[in-house]
Amino acid sequence: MHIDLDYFFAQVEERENSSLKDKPVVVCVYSGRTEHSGAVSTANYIARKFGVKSGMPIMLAEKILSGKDAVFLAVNHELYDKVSDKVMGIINEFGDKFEQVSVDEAFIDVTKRLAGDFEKAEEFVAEVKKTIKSKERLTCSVGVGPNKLIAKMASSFKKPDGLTVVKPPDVKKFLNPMPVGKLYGIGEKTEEKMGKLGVKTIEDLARIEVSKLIEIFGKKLGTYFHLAANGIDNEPVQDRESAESLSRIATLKEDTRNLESMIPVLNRLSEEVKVRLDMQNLNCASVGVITVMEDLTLHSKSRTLDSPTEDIETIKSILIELLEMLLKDKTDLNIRRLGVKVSKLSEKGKQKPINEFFEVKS
Ligand code: TTP
Ligand code: MG
Ligand code: MG
Repeated sequence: MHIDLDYFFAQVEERENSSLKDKPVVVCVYSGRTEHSGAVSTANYIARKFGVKSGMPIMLAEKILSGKDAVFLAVNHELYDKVSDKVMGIINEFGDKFEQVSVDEAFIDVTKRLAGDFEKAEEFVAEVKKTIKSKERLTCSVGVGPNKLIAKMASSFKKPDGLTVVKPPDVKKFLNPMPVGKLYGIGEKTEEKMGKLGVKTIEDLARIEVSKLIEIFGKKLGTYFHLAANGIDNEPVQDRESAESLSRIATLKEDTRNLESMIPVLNRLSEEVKVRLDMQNLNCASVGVITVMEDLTLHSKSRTLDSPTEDIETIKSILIELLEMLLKDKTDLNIRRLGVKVSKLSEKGKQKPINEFFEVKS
């Protein structure tokens, strides 16, 4: 089962402020260059009806929505992270296994709970949705399928507040007619390239020899496209929040370059990350510091360790060093947000790095 919250940042804003209801709401990342410069993070479905989309320049969204009583808000990540944690906690309770893949989406493995019976899915999903709605006052869209790939594609099939169940015998019927760009992992450029090869639908892709795909796209991607187009995916739901990295970010009380004042924040974030590593019995072989400067540019520095660690003191001292180096590199700007990220995660005892088929998009 894949669960994705509807118009997440904007829905949280609506929840916090009832006067936004029934108006177009656009959540923006303002770059600060001019009063109106920056990009749309997300928009509610009323704004989307007029053509507003994630990634669009704010000025264009303003033009499209002029005279429509639209509300433009700046992103409030701290709030969304808090709400996300609560929702993820609820979703976790419903799964045999739980894997968060981005701020607003997660997979749960419900095979055991439903005894492998797809007929039970609808009622079960209704219960999940009802719980998220009553506890967090948010709607989501859900996809259920025989594997992660199909569940993920099913959850975006019907939105908002959607439910799509794809039973194993219906996988091909579900995939075949879709434009190939809808296949998870295929972006605009790949879709274009496929179009030139005469591949328009997922069915077209499924019919191409895997050897030909490997020739064109390389072994890893070619194999993936072949399997995915045929609805095959054997990646287990990984019982951890993020298979690739864990991170925590906070907004500083005031923009600063003062290392001393940032050390307590760095320590707190390290401890939060450490709790999550422990919860999932993981250690990390890479530690990094992330900063968002006052001009909203993002900078980071990381270090790969000789051997994986879970030692909080080691992590803390590396982070302080990295932040010091970062401050030396970027001498002109104050830091606005400070983050900690650990990656190259492996299960304690099993020193194999965890690779994930799915890349986190948002
Ligand atoms: P999505 O789940 O992709 O989008 P959404 O929840 O806004 O809308 P939908 O109903 O289609 O699921 O992304 C989750 C959040 O991530 C989104 O609310 C804002 C943020 N985001 C960006 O900041 N920029 C982007 O380009 C995208 C796609 C998302
Ligand atoms: Mg979403
Ligand atoms: Mg999402």
